Amino acid sequence: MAGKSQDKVQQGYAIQQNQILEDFRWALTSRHASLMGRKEVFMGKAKFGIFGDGKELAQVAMARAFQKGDFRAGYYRDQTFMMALGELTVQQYFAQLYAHTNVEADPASAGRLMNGHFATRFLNEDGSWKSLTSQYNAAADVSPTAAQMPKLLGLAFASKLFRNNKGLKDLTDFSVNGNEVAWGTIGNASTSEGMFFETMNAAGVLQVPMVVAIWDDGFGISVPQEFHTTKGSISEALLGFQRTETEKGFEILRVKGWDYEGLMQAFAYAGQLARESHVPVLLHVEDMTQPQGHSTSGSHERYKSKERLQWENDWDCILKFKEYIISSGFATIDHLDEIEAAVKVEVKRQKDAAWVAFSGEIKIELEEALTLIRNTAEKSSRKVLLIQLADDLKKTINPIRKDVVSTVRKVLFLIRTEGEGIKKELKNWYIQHQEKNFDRYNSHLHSQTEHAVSHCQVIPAQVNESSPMVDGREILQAFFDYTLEHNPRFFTFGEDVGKIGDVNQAFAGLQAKFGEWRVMDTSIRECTIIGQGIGAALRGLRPMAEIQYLDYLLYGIQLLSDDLATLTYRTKGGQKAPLIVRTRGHRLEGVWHSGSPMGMILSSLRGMIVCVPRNMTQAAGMYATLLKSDEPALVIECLNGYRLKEQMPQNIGKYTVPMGIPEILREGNDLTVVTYGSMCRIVMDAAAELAEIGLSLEVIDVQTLLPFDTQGIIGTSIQKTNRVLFADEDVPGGGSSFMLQQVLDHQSVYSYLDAAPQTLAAQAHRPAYSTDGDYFSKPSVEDVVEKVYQIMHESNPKKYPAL
Ligand SMILES: Cc1ncc(C[n+]2csc(CCOP(=O)(O)OP(=O)(O)O)c2C)c(N)n1
Repeated sequence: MAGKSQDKVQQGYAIQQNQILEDFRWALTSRHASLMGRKEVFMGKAKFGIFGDGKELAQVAMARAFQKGDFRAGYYRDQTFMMALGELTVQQYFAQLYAHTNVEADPASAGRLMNGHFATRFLNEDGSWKSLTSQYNAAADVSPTAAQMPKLLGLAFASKLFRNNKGLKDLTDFSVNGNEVAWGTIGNASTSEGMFFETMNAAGVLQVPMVVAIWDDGFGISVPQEFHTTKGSISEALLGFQRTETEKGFEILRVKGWDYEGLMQAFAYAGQLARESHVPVLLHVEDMTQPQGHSTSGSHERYKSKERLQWENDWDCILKFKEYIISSGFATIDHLDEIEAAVKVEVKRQKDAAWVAFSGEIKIELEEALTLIRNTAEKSSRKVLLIQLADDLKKTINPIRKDVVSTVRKVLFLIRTEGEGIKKELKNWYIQHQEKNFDRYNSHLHSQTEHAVSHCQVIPAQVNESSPMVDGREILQAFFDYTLEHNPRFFTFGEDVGKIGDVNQAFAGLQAKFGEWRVMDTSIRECTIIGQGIGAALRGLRPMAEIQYLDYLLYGIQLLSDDLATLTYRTKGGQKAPLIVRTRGHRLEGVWHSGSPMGMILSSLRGMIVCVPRNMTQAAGMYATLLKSDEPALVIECLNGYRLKEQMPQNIGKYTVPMGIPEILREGNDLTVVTYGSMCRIVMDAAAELAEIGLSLEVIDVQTLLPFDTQGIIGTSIQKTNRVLFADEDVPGGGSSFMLQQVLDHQSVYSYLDAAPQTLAAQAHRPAYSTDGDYFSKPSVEDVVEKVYQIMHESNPKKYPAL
């Protein structure tokens, strides 16, 4: 007996010793990667570096508690965690530092993101989901501080849904009974952001399995803690969030960043609590250091006192870990030194391999270009200049792709007047490389899979004389009813969406019918409503996040812009979050309920689909299309359209509306008016009035602004009418100017125009209250009539005398 139990203890001890030395190896590997990374930047081999030194020990502990199926949403300090998990090799780490554009070299971002931005690949090459429960998952990082938090909420919330919504129980590639924990990391200073607080409150309300680890090194770049956080401690400041025996809330833990045992226990406990009981945990890791300062952009000696710098040396977590290992008898100093020497060699080997792979690709391109330029020079009248350019290129130290391509372009410009025979080879090389470089630097703004909206089959709405006239909102209600019935992954949430079925009642009665896990209310928190949707969509669900009014999209636009709209691009197709954001806008009452800030949206949401349905029949068809696709979208319904009568299509839920295909609402010959949304009715009314004086307008509803008229329907119309007006309710220079730019740049209409193309927009200020406020703020029927008439007057003043 004694022998057996001794074995057990020894076995346990042996496992623990192995584990400790493995953790030591990871911590050191990461540290040496940081130290060498900084040198690479200073040697000019990389542009910028931000490293995880000083945060290693906590991250090996977090990796130990992290399980397959779990998700991380963190920030640029998490390299040790990723390495210890086996999701980041040192070579990949350096590939990202150098900006290697190959997905295999840098699986997180294919060189698109600066170093320290981590992600695992959730998707196969064809865009289909991998089994997320069979792998470790890291949601793709973003740089804005705390912007990882809202989606962390969504990742955790998805576990809640998977556990409680029985319709999802078969989706075992995405969840096993909601047992997955979402682990967040954030710097102490970044906890000052609104996003952090909004996320924490929502997680406390929702009771989701979320563990937030705060890496506290006492500074936010140069600014010390006392300027960031009440009481100088985020866990202290948040004590009111602590759960009690009678109240739900957070579990709040504090641990030191150099205390290996404390960290292991804290992370294990946090993970277990969150996983089993869906209790959110705040894990405040204090006493962390930053041996090399914040990033390669500056040195911390400028702002840290001598005493602080000395303290950071003395309390370095790796030093303390060494002391702990030795004093506990797990290894001798010599053994640890041996490990360190081996780690150094291995980190250097992988760093060098990353450099060879990165620079090797460019060297090949450079050599090809040099040969072609020299060959071209032999035949060219600009020989001397060309040889000079080639020689200069050859001399470049650490050449990058830009050096090669810009030289080639200069050469092509110099020889522009020479014969095709002379130019051909170099030109072909350039064209081929333009394609390759497009793929390297510009691809995947949108889905490149068969589920892209552009591939969605068009199924027309079926309406006939017997189709009943109903309120617009009833069409949406019928659509959502059908979709909730047929698509178990679909759910919706937002302010007042649950019990009353949204403020315009498109979900009326649907919570009662389908339950609170399908149609749900949230607190007032637009930013984390978006984050909740992003996180859930990242986990294979089909969320519809509702923003009550378009004007309040501003609270969520940062996240939409920085995270959702860039997701497919910044992971080069490695992740997707096909979230649908539903909102309503354009026209109702006053400054904050009538907005139509389309310019803002169009500039900041490239990468998303932006739908502007003129009525609810079109909106329902657009939702159907989006739910078949894998692209994220914003749909802006017309605020004043819910009570207008429309015919109920017989195939509600099934018909689709194609994206990027405008619809001609009225045919005409004199002038094309391009518009969308609520303005369609105003323009149609104006067209009817103008018809009475013999003016024939062609009215086009663009239907979606992103993508925009992919078939050149507007250009074809202008070829016929030779005049065009772009009208909307945004401020001047906003959505109307975007439409004008799209048509001028992409549809070669200039030679067909008999009059200058014009825009008609709202006033530059926000719309004033009440009907008169609306009339004098937004374009009216009279405004459209007069604007069109003025264009006609300029074309033919005799026939159309000045008003
Ligand atoms: C929204 C936003 N504001 C400012 C910055 C610039 N910035 C980058 S890191 C940083 C300090 C963050 O400090 P902390 O959260 O403590 O994390 P640490 O870098 O110390 O790990 C700042 C101000 C940013 N990236 N995003």
